[in-house]
Amino acid sequence: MLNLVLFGPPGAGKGTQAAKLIEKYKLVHLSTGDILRGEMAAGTDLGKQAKSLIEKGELVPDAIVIGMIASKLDQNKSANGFIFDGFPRTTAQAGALDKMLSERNIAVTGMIALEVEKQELIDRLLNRGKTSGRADDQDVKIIENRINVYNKETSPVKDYYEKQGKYHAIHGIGSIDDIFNAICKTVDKIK
Ligand code: B4P
Repeated sequence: MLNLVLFGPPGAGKGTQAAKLIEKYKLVHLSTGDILRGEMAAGTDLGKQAKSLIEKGELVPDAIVIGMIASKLDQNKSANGFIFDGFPRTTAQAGALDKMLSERNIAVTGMIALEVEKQELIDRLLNRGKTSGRADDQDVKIIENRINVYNKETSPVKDYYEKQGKYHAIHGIGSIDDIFNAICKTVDKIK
């Protein structure tokens, strides 16, 4: 079973590359960002709680996102494998993911980490904000906060997977297809 963690700062191309990877490797796509935006659009209590945090560029509490992933794993018991997109974003989430997977006799195959510098991230997100309607993509202060939160709370997740020999860095600047091909080379080696 192929289980990939797709990792990187906001705007690194996680969602973009996940869409291509699920098609090629026939995996189930679990994006905590997409699930949370679905809850926001449906106006659920969880969505209301998430909205106030996402629109400030802060992370949603670990317990909420961990619970969301657990229920998705149970809804997809016959999957070929999973792409975890935007999850885990803290070392507590990474530990919880290992536990959830080992309880189901599966494991993370590898982390694919997209590396992109700060100014490029800001430019991409502001550009997406012109059409996405996402409040968190429209204000440079919020985008900078998301990048700061990433540097402080999320980037230590790299070390977590590096210690397990599962960390694979990919240069995330260039054409979407070239980056996809570089990811596939790594995936084909580790799968
Ligand atoms: P996400 O939905 O995960 O948002 P993201 O990091 O902005 O998206 P992504 O990285 O997938 O976008 P992409 O680069 O593909 O999270 C949103 C919020 O939800 C978080 O801030 C947080 O509040 C909350 N949240 C989510 N998961 C959580 C968790 N586990 N714990 C706590 N809170 C959580 O795309 C960006 C743009 O770049 C696009 O316009 C794309 O077209 C463009 N692009 C992509 N590749 C490109 C390339 N090679 N060249 C040029 N442009 C490119």
